[in-house]
Amino acid sequence: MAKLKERLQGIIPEERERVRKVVTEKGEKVISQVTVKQAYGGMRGVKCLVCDTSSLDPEEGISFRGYTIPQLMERLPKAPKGDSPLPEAHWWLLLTGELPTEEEVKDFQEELKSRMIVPQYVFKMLDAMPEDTHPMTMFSAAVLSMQGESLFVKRYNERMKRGYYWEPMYEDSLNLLAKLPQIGARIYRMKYKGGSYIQPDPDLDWGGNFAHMMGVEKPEYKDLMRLYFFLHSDHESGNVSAHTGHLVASALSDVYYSISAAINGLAGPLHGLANQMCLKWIMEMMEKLGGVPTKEQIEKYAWDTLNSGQVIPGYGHAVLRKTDPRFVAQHEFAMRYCPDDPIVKTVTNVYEVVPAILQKHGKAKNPWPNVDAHSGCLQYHYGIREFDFYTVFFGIGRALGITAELVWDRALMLPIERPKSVTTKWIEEEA
Ligand code: CMX
Repeated sequence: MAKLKERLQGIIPEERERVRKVVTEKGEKVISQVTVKQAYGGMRGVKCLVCDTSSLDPEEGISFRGYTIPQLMERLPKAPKGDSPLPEAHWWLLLTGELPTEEEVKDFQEELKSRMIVPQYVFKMLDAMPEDTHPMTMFSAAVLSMQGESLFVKRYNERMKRGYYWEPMYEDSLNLLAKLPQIGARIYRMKYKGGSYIQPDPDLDWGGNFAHMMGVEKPEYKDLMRLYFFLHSDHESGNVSAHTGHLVASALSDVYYSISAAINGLAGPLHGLANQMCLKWIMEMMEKLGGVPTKEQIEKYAWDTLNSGQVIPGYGHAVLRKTDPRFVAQHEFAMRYCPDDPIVKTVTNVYEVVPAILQKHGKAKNPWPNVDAHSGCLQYHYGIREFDFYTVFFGIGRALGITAELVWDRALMLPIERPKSVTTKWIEEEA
């Protein structure tokens, strides 16, 4: 048996016992109260989900299984000659809470490679879609089209016992993750490169292979994609994509239904689509002003955006109250490889100007940049200039976090999610 699955088999009984004890001893403790404002206001701050893969501190940002981004940049295994953590090593950490050894990562990479072949019907279906279909629609449909491959469904229909649900969920997750780089790159080359596809290189890692199949051969682009997938993987479980994945799977829907639904949520402009919106905003400003704008020009442009009732994409967050460390990690990459790129310079200048404007504007609780404020300019620098595609990158990365959570949802045998709703009349009369 593969080492990761074997490791999980060892951990799951202990975790089940830990959670059983917590629920027995603390089951009646109150951890959150809900106000009327929260019920109408997107449930902001209501503590009603449990997520062990990552945790989001408003001031410190994300930590994955207790490790910060800089810690994992140091400690997770890397590709030969690479500086970014390997996303597949990160999936191991998300699942087990343990940093894998080089040897364990190699074993896991072999597992992924053995499952990477995408069924031809997926490509046929993508080919049949209208030419102007958004890449996120294609991505979601591609994932959903493979639903018939689900081992979970097969085993469920064979009356598998609940205690074993996690195993086919793990297998389905691995089968799906292994194929995502090829599906993503296929959509890109189909839509924007006239269907000239690049075959996967069996000697490359998961993220490096994706970079290769996209057709960008600069060696550091492989490292950029490893970094990108690592950074976008998980942001605890209340965000729209992760919560959607968890909710759909709670009905015992399989990983294909669940990840396809999560991708649909990620495709909204207030969530993952903000990365394409943000670069569009920057480029329109540069086009209008004829090059790298001055700080005064950025200030005016930002006020015009706000005064026309639009949000400044890439800024603000529902939980964070400081600069997103995922923004910082991408900025460090940019300062290392492309500090003189005019778009990178503009992104940096926007960072120096916009927070003060948002503070003055007085609406956004968090005036600082989030992950989406930086990712687009790096892709643009390396020649991926089709903004519409940017959220697919996010989706491939986010699938790492959601699938890790789903395996644990099944391992802990969590029930179907079903909060209670009330009517406005009830609130008027009873609250
Ligand atoms: N520009 C202008 N106004 C903003 C703003 C921004 N960047 N961020 C928040 N606001 C406004 C909100 O629209 C809201 O206005 P109303 O009261 O008129 O509705 C007000 O400030 C309060 O919002 P908030 O409590 O600070 O933020 P929310 O938790 O409601 O929303 C988010 C969070 C991310 C949706 C919001 O900050 C936003 O729209 N940002 C721009 C889009 C973006 O970058 N999204 C990506 C987030 C990361 C991700 O998920 O990928």
